[in-house]
Amino acid sequence: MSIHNFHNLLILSLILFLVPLISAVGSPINIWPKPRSFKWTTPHAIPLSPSFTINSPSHPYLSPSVNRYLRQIRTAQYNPLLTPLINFSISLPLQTLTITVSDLTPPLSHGVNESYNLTVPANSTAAALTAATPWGAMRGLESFSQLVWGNPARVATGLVVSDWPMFEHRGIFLDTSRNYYPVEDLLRLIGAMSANKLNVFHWHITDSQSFPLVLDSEPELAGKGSYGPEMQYSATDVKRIVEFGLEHGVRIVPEIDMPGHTGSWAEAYPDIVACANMFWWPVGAPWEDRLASEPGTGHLNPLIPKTYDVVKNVIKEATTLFPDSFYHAGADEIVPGCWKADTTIQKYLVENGTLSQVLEIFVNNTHPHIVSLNRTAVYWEDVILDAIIKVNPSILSPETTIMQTWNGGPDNTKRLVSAGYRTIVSSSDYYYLDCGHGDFTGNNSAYNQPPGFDQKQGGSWCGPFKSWQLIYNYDITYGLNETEAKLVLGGEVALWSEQADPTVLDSRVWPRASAMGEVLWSGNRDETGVKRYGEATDRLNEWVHRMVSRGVKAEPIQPLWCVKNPG
Ligand code: CP6
Repeated sequence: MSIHNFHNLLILSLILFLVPLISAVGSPINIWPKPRSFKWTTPHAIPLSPSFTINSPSHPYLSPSVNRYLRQIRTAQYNPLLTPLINFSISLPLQTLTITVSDLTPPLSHGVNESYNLTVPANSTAAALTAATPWGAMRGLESFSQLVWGNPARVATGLVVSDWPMFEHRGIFLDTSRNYYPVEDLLRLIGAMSANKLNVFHWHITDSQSFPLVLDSEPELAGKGSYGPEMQYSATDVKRIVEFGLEHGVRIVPEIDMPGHTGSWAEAYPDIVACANMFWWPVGAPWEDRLASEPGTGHLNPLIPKTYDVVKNVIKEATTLFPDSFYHAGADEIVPGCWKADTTIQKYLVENGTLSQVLEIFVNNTHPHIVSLNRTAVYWEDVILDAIIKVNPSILSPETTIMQTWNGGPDNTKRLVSAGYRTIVSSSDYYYLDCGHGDFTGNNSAYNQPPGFDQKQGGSWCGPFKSWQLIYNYDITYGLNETEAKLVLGGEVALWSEQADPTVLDSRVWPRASAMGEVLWSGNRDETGVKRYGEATDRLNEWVHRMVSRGVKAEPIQPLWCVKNPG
């Protein structure tokens, strides 16, 4: 026996001896969101080579994504809460992941093919990822990265993943007007979205409280209407955010809310804003008499030609800054009292016009402009469903218009899709992440109200807190027939920022947005059709831990004790 053979024999006996010893106790492998199909062939964990590489076609956005995943996979040293329940073999390490993309040309857009197949064969040093588009390849890279753990790194092998999304639109909504978020915080949010296979960042940039978007064509809007020069988004900032989104497979859909929620515009243009900066109403005023939904009054005046000079500049420049084909046109919460407080509008009403006609004038002067810029307009459902001020749906064609729900749970979704509109679901009963933090408008000295809690006037206006389980349980096509359900594009969890800012961003969003992310990607039921809470809880614990290890301060869903003693 040569020295060489003896050496091999030694290694072989070591392997035979060690394998049963390292037989793991713990959890099965975790991927969040759960893939549509995950099949073990021969489950094994093997070492990940320190020189592991990813072969990939060159692409302006996939290539940076590959570099990022490569760095992350090589350096993560993720220490799981529970060791994955698969045997570890001291075998040759995994050396390569080879990506094949059938078509590199599709841009990141609504409905782009995000499917991928991932094969990590047993007894092989090579894994394979195939995808229809670069965007699907990014989803597959994320799944692959979640198969890696430990220091030194090991990777799960002997598996085949076949995966594609259930809903095309899987979003997070964030309001950057009530409180400002630095660009770095938005980038961290977009990065975490991508890890959760969420693909739309709906950016509610402006509202009555501040106008942080710097526009060349209308410099005064941010110049006077932002919280200050250090609380603005420049064109360079926006470009960075849009590019970062592309490198992460996340579309950026801008919303410049109008004609309501525009008090901040009055700093630059007091003449085009009705009821701007008016004093707050008495406690308990009914909705019809209010000047705004919350302190900070002001609605654009649709009856003044100058309004459209400004509005058209804003919309035009927003569509140059944001390349996505969706443009969110707002139109939520138009409050009768505000328009009724304006003299030009009063005159119109006296001449037998209605508030709904005032809104119709606004929509007729803006919707065609949005469409002419090659955009699909997204509107809050209020524009056709509001009890008092709404337009005739015939002026908003379902071809050019998408509706977004927020009131009324499944009923409103049904009303919108049965009217033929593609619909994005953001029901406040399920998807409002800001809820459960008490009242900020109500009975406190800041708004000249008596201190203390008045039972009749109410306190918390947005509650209760929406738990991850409530979000996970929600079926956004509940009660719809097949034709209606097809019009539901997906959903968005929403973080309004009256009581949120960067200090709480991560924990208020994660992991509750992960819960929606999984349901919109692969549903909330197991193979037998039963909702998978228990299994999801175990997997979500691990996912929270992995997000935290990647620098996203997701909040825990259970005591560590429960994690260590599952079932
Ligand atoms: N701001 C704007 C808000 C809300 C909406 N629009 C809102 C309303 C009710 C709840 C939470 C948020 N703060 N512009 C409604 C779409 Cl519960």
